[in-house]
Amino acid sequence: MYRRQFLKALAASAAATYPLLNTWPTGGAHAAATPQDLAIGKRTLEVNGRAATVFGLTGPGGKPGLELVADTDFNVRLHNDTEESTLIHWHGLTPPWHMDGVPDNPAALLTSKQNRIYNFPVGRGGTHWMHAHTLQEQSLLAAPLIVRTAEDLARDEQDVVILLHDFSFKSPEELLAGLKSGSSTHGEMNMGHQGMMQRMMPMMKSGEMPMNHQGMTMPGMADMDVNDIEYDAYLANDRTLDDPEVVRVEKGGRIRLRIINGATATAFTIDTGAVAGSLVAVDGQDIIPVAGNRFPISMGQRVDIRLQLPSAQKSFPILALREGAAERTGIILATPEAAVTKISAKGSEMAPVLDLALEEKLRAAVPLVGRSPARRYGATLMGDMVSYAWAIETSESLNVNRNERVRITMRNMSMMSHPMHLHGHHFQVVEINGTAFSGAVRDTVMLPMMSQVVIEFDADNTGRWPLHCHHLYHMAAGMMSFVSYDDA
Ligand SMILES: [Cu+2]
Repeated sequence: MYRRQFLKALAASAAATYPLLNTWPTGGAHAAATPQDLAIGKRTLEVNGRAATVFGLTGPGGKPGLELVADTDFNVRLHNDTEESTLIHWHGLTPPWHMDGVPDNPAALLTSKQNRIYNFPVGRGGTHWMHAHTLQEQSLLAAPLIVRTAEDLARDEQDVVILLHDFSFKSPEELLAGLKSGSSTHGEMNMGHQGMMQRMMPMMKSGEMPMNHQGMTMPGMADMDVNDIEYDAYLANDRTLDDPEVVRVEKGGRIRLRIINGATATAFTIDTGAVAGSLVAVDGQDIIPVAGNRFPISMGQRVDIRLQLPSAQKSFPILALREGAAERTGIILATPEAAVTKISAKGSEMAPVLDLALEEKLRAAVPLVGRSPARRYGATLMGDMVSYAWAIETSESLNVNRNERVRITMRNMSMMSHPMHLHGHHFQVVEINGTAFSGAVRDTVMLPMMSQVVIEFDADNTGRWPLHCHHLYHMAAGMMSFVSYDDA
């Protein structure tokens, strides 16, 4: 949708939904306003020429997910129109704990045909998303949750939202069982990895491993399999590159890509090709812009990339390259008369394995206010592909008091990457591999194997909040812990 059309639609829906916006008292009276409907349903997609039944999340106007305005209320009636129990987590928002959407923490699953109202301040703008915090996430139970500010709406810029997925015709239960039994979908390369794992485990346990990734380069490392699962397809807005979404753009126009990695077990590198991009936000939080045309995005993360298109009739593929592999997905931006040439779903070279080179360059536009942490915790990420048991080990439980600054040093002592997500808060990355800096404010940070990342946040949202790996199968196999408020 072009920005001006979007503005009109948004103004109409805002007027319908918030007729008394300026006259509301604060607090519980908000529940009286008419909530927007969001329905969990089933739908059929065609993937690689084959029908697939997947979940869908349909918001106002029949569109996937929600589009909201910053500093208004998130006021939504969530319907479960399926036969299965489920629940939705609002990834990137900071709701009260009971509305966070992790089953039984503390709210129960939404049973078939049940509905539930969610009402809380939506907060600042940003590219966020929503997804089931269950294995149903693999069956595409996810959608965009875009919060736009007044500045966003005033900008002459076309918004293009891209939700990435990894897709399998196997059920998530089957995929998880395969990973746990070791008889899964791994390629042969992984056998070498397993052998190497066994050689390295004693070193890892004795703490002799170097803590920076440069020191980790050793013979055979390049052969390591970075992906747990060989998927049947990689999707951008539900489509493969065999039949991609084509978004019409103005010649010489300005674009804001809002890209969400909703894949459960696949990281990507976004490739803007011939058009230079400017990374302006990560996980919905503004950063000092960074120019480039390749940007890593791990599971759960979001990147906002601004593009200034050249003044030519042309098409501009925006690709997502599967980490350490040749597969890719994406969409095509095309000016009105531009021909769209087909792009193969498999590239000619391997895409990069994600590292922290870009993360180290990111600087928050609005960093945390300088303050000394009242609590300092360590969390060690453990596990291996052979046993497929994953864990977050802490010497003491992660307890916090309201209004404290909290510092968590995360150490990845495993041979895989883990995108670590904290619910209910936005944290700042303040140190990577021993180097302190005023990094990005975000909600999900990726730790490559044998790396160390320090985050800080202010404890301003009472609850028992999950801190977990956003690789769905690592989480399902134990990579989950909690930050608990003393008053929760
Ligand atoms: Cu993980």
